[in-house]
Order: sequence, then C-alpha cells, then structure tokens
Amino acid sequence: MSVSSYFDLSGKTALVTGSSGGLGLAMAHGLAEAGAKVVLNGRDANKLTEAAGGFGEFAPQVHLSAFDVCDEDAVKTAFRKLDEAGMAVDILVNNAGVQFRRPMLELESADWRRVLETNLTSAFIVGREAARRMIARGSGGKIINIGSLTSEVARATVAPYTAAKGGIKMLTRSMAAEWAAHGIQANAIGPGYIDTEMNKALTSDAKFDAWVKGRTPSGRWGLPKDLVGTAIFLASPASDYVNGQIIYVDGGMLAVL
Ligand code: GCO
Repeated sequence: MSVSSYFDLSGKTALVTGSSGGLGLAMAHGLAEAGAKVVLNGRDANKLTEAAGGFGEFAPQVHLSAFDVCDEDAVKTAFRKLDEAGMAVDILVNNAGVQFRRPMLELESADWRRVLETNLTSAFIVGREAARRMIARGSGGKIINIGSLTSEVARATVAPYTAAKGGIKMLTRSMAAEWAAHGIQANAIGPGYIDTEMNKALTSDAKFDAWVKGRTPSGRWGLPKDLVGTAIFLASPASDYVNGQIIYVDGGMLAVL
C-alpha cells in the first residue's frame, strides 16, 4: 500500500453535519480534496448552496442535504433520499453543534435540553442511521464525532456544552463497543480553542484572547484548517485499527497546566 493510498478517500461518500460553515465546512473541503464525495448538511438550504460555491475543482463531488439533525423523522428522510440517490454514507462526521454561555443558576432547562439535543443526541440519531446502513451493506465505515476540550475539562458558563461534549467522548466509545465488529471505526476529534463564528465573543474579548494564547503551548488560536489532517486520518484506511479514541487538536492546551 503506497503512503498516499493510506489517506485516499476516492470512491467514498462523507456526510458532514453542520457543514455550511466553520469546522464542518473546513473538514468537508479536506475530505473532498482527499477524493471523497461530500454531503454538506445544515438546516438552511441557502447557506448550503453558498458553501458549495467554494469547492472549485471539487464542486462535482459536492451534494447538499438540508435537514435538522435534531429531528429524527427529518434524519430518516434525508438518509432515504441519499439511498435513492445511490449515495451510501461511508464516512459520517457528526459536527453539528451549538454553544450557549450562561451560568447554570441562570440557565433555563429548555436551553439545557436544546444544547444536549443538538450537540449529543443528534450524534446518536444520525450515527444510528448511518451505522444501520453500513452494517446492512457489510462495508464497514468511519464515524468521526466532534468533541471538544470540554470533553475532558470544564469551564464555567458552558455546562450544557461541556456535558454534551463529555457525552460525545463516551458515545464514541459506545459506538466502538457495539459497531467495531461490523468494520466500523468510531472515533472523535477534540478541537481546542478554534477561531470560528461560534467563538467570536471570545476572540473579540482581549482578556480571553490573551488567556487562550498564554494557556496554549502553541501560543495561538486554532484555525478550522488545523482539524483537516486529523479528519482525513480518521476517515481513511490509515485509521482502520483505531477505535473509540478522541484526538485532541488543541495546540497542546490539555497537555500542560
Ligand atoms: C467556550 C468555547 C469552547 C470552545 C471549544 C473548546 O465557550 O469555552 O466555546 O467550548 O469552543 O469547544 O474545545
């Protein structure tokens, strides 16, 4: 096997949830550049169309599927439409997620549930649909759940996000426990502090910005492109014996006090 073939995704189809922007879109670009067909997902079809416009020579590999990952019926319908289009999802990136910063004592239960639904339960719902088909096809597959530094450590004011991302780490291990025998490798990526729209409130806060740069051995915020290599690795034959792991792409933040 040549080195490049370890990372070759030709002939594979990747569904990336929450990929109209941010980390999801960056990973979708990388998976397309590695040869995969990519299915972009988000709730807003117009945003997906706009995102698809940036794929250049890889545009023929891009498919759009607008659905709400929290809506179980919509997820099932979306997978049925992909089946009908002959698009078998070999690689699933459960990236969709929201952030909601509020001290728990002021946090409404509805907001807690919304974050848990979007950031954790959706990964189960979409993962189950993908795995059912991977197992039925007997072709195995790759599931990449997007965790966080908060899969490991907590920060005040982001309790529901932290609880959900901690759950992502253990859901990933559960997927490995139940689906590895079917040739599915389920792993997770734990991004550090990445400069994205979701973190605009933090990057624009001089004190928080200085804290991230001081607390991170690499001395900088991550960029969405910093996750692409790890996503390609976990989506490719190079990771066929990696299961139930979470790889932190955090500039070393979790490695040091
Ligand atoms: C926050 C941030 C973090 C990061 C990331 C860290 O408010 O602390 O949003 O949650 O986005 O998840 O891994």
